[in-house]
Amino acid sequence: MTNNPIRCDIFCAVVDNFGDAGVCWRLARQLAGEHGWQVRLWIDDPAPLQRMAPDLAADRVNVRIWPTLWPAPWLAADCADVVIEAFACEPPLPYVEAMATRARRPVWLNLEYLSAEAWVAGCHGLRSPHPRLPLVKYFLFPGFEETTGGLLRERDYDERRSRFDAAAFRAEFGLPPRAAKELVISLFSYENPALPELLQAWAAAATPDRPITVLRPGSSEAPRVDGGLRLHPLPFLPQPRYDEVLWAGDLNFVRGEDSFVRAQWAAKPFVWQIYPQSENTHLVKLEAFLATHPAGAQLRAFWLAWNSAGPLDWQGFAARLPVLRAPMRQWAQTLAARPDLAGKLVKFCRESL
Ligand code: TRH
Repeated sequence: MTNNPIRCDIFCAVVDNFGDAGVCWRLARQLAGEHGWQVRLWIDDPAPLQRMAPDLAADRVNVRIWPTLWPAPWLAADCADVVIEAFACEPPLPYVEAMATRARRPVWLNLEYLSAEAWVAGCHGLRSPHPRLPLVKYFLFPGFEETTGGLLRERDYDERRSRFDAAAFRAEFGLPPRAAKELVISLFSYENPALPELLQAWAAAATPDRPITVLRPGSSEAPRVDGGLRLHPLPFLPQPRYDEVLWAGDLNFVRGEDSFVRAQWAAKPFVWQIYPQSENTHLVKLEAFLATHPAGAQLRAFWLAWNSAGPLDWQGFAARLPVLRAPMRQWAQTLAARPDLAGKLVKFCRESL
C-alpha cells in the first residue's frame, strides 16, 4: 500500500442500459470526491452522462470512451490499482491480460445489480479465479442487509437535504407557492400501460381544495392544468439535483436501480417500477424487496398493480399515505446507519492492496 492516490478504472457498458450509467456515475463521483481516488470511467456511450452530468469537469472523474476496438497490447502500467466492471460487462481482453502482468495485481471487482433477494448476502464477496490468468475477481453485491455491499449514499446527503429550500425549488421551475392541502407527486417511470389509468384517477381525485401536482422530470410534454390536477414537466436535472425532485414530492414514483435507492434516502412514500425482465423474473425481486421493507404489506397491492398494468386502487393507496411516512423514515434511518457501498468498497480494496 503506497500513499499515492489509488487509481481506479470503472468499465460501464451502457449500450441501451441508461441506468447502468447512473449507478456508475454516482459511484465514480463518490470515489473521486470523497475518497480522493483517481477515477477513469470507461463508457461505451457517453450520451446518458451528458444529461446527468452536464458539467463533467466539476466532478473530478476522467471520462473515457470505451472504444469498440481496444488498443492491444495494453501496458501493465496503464492498468489501475482497482478495476471495477459494472454488471459483469467484462473489461476488454488486452486490458485484462495486462492486469495479469502487473507486479501488484489490481483488485478486480464485479459490481452487481441491487436486489433484496436472500441469496445476495451469501454471494457478496465471493471470489472467482480467472480460468487462465493469475487474477481473481470479487463479486460486490449492493444490498439492504449489513452482510451485503450496502448502498450508494454520499457523505453530504443530509447536509444537502437540510439546505433544500422547497419554495425556492418551486419558484425556479415555475410552480406557484404550495397550497395547504396540495399533494405533490414526482413521476419517473418507464412506459407503463397503467399510466393513463393513474392520470385519470388523479384527475378524478384532485379538487381546488386538494390539488395534485405531478412533477415529471425529463418529460417533454407541455404543462397542463386540468381542474385540481397540474401536470408539470421538469427538465432532466443533473444527477445530484434529482434528489431535490424527490424532496419536493410527498410521493415519488421511481424506477430501475438508482432512482429507487434515492427515493429510499428521501424517506417519503414511493412507488417502484422495477426494470421489466423476461418471464416476470423481476416480480420475484419486487416481492423480495416488499418482504424486506417495514411497510411492504401496505405497499404491495399498489406496487404489484403498477408493475403489472393495473388495475390501480389509487384511492385506497392515497388513504394510506399518512401511515406510510413513519416506516419510510425508519427504513431510511436503518439503512443510513450502515456503511455505504463506496466506503465498504474502499475498505475492501485497502485491505487487499
Ligand atoms: O434508467 P433506469 O431505468 O436504470 C435501469 C436500472 O439500472 C436497471 O437495473 C437496468 O437494468 C436498466 O436501467 C437498464 O433508472 P435508474 O436506475 O433510476 O437511473 C436513472 C438515473 O437518472 C439515475 O441515476 C438518476 C438520474 N436522473 C437524473 O440525473 N436527472 C433526472 O432528472 C432524472 C429523472 C434522473
